[in-house]
Amino acid sequence: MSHLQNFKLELEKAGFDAAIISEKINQRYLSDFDFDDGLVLVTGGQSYLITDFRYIEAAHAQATKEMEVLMPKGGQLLCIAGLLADNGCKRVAVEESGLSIANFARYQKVLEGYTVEGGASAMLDGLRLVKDEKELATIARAQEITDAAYAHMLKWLRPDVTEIEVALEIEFFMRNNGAEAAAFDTVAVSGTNSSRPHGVPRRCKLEKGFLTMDFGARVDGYCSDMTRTVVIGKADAEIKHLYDTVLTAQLAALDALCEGASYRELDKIARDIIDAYPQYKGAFGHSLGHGVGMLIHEDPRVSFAAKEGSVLSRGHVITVEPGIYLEGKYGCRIEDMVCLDTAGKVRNFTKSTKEMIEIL
Ligand SMILES: [Mn+2]
Repeated sequence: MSHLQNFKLELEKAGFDAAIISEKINQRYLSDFDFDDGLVLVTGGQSYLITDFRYIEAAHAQATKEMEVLMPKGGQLLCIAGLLADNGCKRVAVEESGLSIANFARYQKVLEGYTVEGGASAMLDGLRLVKDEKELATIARAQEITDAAYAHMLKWLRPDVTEIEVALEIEFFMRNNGAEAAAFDTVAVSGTNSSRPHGVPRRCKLEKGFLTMDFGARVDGYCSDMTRTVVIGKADAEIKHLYDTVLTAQLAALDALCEGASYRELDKIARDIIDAYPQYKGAFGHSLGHGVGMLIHEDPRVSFAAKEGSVLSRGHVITVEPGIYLEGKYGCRIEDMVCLDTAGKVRNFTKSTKEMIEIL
């Protein structure tokens, strides 16, 4: 079944006649078409992609044939009001997580006489949480490009480049090798900057110590996410110990992955290994991981704060990324992206080496 067909079933179950989709990610998920400034209307019968002249030619070529492509002369919302009437719809779902308060007020005004309610975000988040094999294959392609970028960086890296040059080189390589974009702003942080998990690359030469690179590619709308940490200069005993501890925690969590593994428990496995050392206690300040899909951070939470009973299930794609961050000193993180495939088998998309590499 297509994404659109699945969504129609969810709408029907929840008692909605239609949904207006205004979030770009969800529009692409349902229509296979990437565009800005338009709307998607899903009804129990016909569904519509409403756009303007800038996108119309591409929309006819690329959008799913399950949708009618329209380019209204008047307002898009007025067009929707007419289509709702044509299709005999009364109760309409909108995206409670993405629609602004101002737009919601506008919808209510233009769509007077219809019941307009939130609910579409939760339904679509739930559908996007469970990836099919085609989506898993796309994510695997995104990660292949990301792995290739790391292999490239290991040849390219020198101690006398800047953090921003490292980030740009990674992004250039990924786009040049098949990524439609970087999945998020690349993190390349060295020395004292590496104690900031999402630090911003600076325009200064790499500091000695750790260099953490957190990056991903977007391919056909789907993201990859990985982190590798290398050492600039020679690693001392303390650096080696910290790196080994992060790696041991990561491998232990990866080892514990299986169908039904609790997200809270996975987090605890990695955290206990790190917290066992007094000098690292509390220094793993974020969650073990997160879901990845069309958004770089989406459900499920792989965390001490995950919902009770939230477990690794078929079609989930998650990251496993423990780290240790010593404020004012340095930090290190190692991240892989894994899934439980539709047959219930754990797959690690990330093939890059985790050996501690010194850049001399
Ligand atoms: Mn991540």
